[in-house]
Amino acid sequence: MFRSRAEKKVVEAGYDPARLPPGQYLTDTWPVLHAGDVPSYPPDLSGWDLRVHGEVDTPLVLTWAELAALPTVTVVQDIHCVTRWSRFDAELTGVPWSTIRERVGQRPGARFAIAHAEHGFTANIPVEFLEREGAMLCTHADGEPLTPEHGWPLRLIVPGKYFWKSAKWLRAIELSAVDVPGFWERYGYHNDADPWAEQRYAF
Ligand SMILES: Nc1nc2c(c(=O)[nH]1)N[C@H]1C(S)=C(S)[C@@H](COP(=O)(O)O)O[C@H]1N2
Ligand SMILES: [Mo]
Repeated sequence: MFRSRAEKKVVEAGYDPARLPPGQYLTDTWPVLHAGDVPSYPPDLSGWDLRVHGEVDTPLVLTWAELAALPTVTVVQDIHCVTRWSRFDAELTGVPWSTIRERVGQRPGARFAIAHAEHGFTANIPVEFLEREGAMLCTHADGEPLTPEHGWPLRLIVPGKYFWKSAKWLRAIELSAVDVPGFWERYGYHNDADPWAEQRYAF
């Protein structure tokens, strides 16, 4: 017996239905979702930088060339959007947080990470979610550089949360002693965003 028609489709596609969080359905496309316009950058990304600041010993500013020279990991993982689509087996490549953490000297008081993206978009997570397997500053998906609408040149990937926490067009990570609700969180989305607990909305 299937719990739902969505689960039946997962099984028919050859996947373990336990991978589908409650209330989600499987898509084999990669939908595009965001508020506002896709930012445009010069092709060589001159002028682009990534800032890491807040509860750190040594704030860091990386140019694109510096970021692109850092070692990467590739992790195949499932993504779950609050609008109910899930995509399985996305192959995501990027710089793991541990590399950045060591460079900046993350302070013990850093309890939350606030991702800052273009156009003032922000997303907040407990800092330990940056430590999870698959969490990364992501540059490539399925072996190709991110497309502009999926966040080129850099987006955050936060496994274990609905996908809105994975800020596209990332420009800074701020480590903070206090939590600061992000763009969608202020809009009424659940602060914790656990897809397995269906933490979609705050109301
Ligand atoms: N900068 C930025 N990042 C964002 C958003 C946004 O509005 N701005 N939306 C989030 C939401 S709601 C989702 S579901 C995912 C969608 O990512 P995708 O378009 O690559 O599927 O991006 C997240 N990251
Ligand atoms: Mo979303």
